[in-house]
Amino acid sequence: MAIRFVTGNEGKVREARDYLEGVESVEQIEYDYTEVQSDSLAEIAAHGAREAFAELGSADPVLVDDAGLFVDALGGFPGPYSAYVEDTVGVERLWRLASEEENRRAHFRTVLAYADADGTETFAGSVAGTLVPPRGESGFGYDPIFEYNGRTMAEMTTEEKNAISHRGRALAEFAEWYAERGE
Ligand code: ITT
Repeated sequence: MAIRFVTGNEGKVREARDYLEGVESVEQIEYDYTEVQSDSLAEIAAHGAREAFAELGSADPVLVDDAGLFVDALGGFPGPYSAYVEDTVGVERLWRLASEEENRRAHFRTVLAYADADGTETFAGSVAGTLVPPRGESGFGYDPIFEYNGRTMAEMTTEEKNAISHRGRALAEFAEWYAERGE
C-alpha cells in the first residue's frame, strides 16, 4: 500500500517522502480537487482529501496538504491565498510589502488531511519566523524570505527544514497517529 499525496507541488512531496521514509511509501498524484473558499486551512484540506478519496477510486488512502504564509503585520495575509499571491504578486514583492513594516514576524501553517474508507483526520503544524530579503536556493515557495534561527528555510536541507517546519510538525503528528492505528 502507498499513500497517494494529492498535490501539484513537488516540494511538499519531497518533504513528506523524506519524513515518512521507513514508515510508508508516498506516491504523488495530480488531481484538481475543489479548493473551497475558506479562512480555515483544515476545512480546505479535509474537503479536498474527502473529495479526492471518493473520486480517485481504489482503497489506498490519500493525503492533502493545505499551507500558507501568515504575515503578522498584514493581518495574516496572504494566509489561505498564499498560492495565488505567489503566482500573481510573487515572493520578492511580498517581501518588499512586509519590509515596510516594523514587525517582520510571520508564521507558516499547514494542515495535512488524510482520508481513507474509515474517514478523514487532520494534522496541523506551524512555525514562527522572521521575514528577510531572499536568501538560499533550496526548498520552494516562500522559503527564501522566511528565516528561522538565523537561516532561511531555503538555506536548509530537506531534513533540517523538516526538523523545525510547519510541515515537519504536521508530519510528526500524522506519523504518530498512523503508527498507533496500525498496531
Ligand atoms: P497543491 O495545492 O497542489 O498542494 P500549492 O503549492 O498550490 O500545491 P497550497 O495551495 O497549499 O499549495 O499553497 C501554499 C502556498 O504556500 C504556495 O504558494 C506554496 O509555494 C507556499 N508554501 C507552502 N508550503 C511552503 C513551505 O513549506 N515553504 C515555503 N512556501 C510554502
